[in-house]
Amino acid sequence: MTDIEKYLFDLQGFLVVEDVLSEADCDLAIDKIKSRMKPMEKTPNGYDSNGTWHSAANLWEAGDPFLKLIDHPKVLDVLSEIIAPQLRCESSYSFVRYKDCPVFEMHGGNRGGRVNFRYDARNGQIFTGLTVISYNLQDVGPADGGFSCIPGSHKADFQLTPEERQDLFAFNGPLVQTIAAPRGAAVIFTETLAHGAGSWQREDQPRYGLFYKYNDRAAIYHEQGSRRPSDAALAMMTDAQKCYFNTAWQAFGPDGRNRNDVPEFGRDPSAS
Ligand SMILES: O=C(O)CCC(=O)C(=O)O
Repeated sequence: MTDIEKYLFDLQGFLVVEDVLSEADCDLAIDKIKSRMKPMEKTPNGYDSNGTWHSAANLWEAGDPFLKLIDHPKVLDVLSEIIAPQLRCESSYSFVRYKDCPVFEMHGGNRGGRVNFRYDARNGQIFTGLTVISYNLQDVGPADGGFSCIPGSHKADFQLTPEERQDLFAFNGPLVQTIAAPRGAAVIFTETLAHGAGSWQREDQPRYGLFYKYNDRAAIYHEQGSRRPSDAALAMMTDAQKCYFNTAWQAFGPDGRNRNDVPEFGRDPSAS
């Protein structure tokens, strides 16, 4: 991570890293998402989706490019600096949203949220918890809708009431910005940042959102039973990739291990 990237991440709570996925990777990801996605009845905020929201979960089951994104060097470079040297991958999923879909309401925006929703920077080191990579599989322009946030809100020390947030956190309000980024880019943001997604506005194609969530190897946010890769998916991974799905612990691990660097799931039983 360069000094400029650290400066920008600390200032904004997100960073755009371009050229992570190639054109071919984006095409392949979209094809695989299309074949796996299912319509959602309700959006995450409980709005009727009316056919405008679809989702696909556990994408590493579909092989590449989803597998190689687990430990892509360009994003690991950032994640290992802002979260911890050792990481867990909590989930990989897609939301596909069509023109005029209901918004994904803004959430986050206060750094007092303990282990998963923390943010601090001291002595040149960033400390945050649950972090999201939103991959752009298409070019996204400023008027398209999609990923939106309040830059800098990851440092907010004060809590607002839901009523106070209503106007300040509105998508057409004074603070929320839509983040434009080219196809193949990774938009990396701390969950502590106030963020959400505006209604998608393009007629010609839906937004194929692709999300990966990471945490410190010793922390956990989502229930993992339904999110851990299947044996078939684990069998396609390198040992280093399998370790991203280990249970959360820091020391005194299984088999007397003190480092969380041996796969706990999908391990070849004959390996020592
Ligand atoms: O759809 C988006 O771009 C926002 C995703 C989001 O809010 C989240 O992952 O928490």
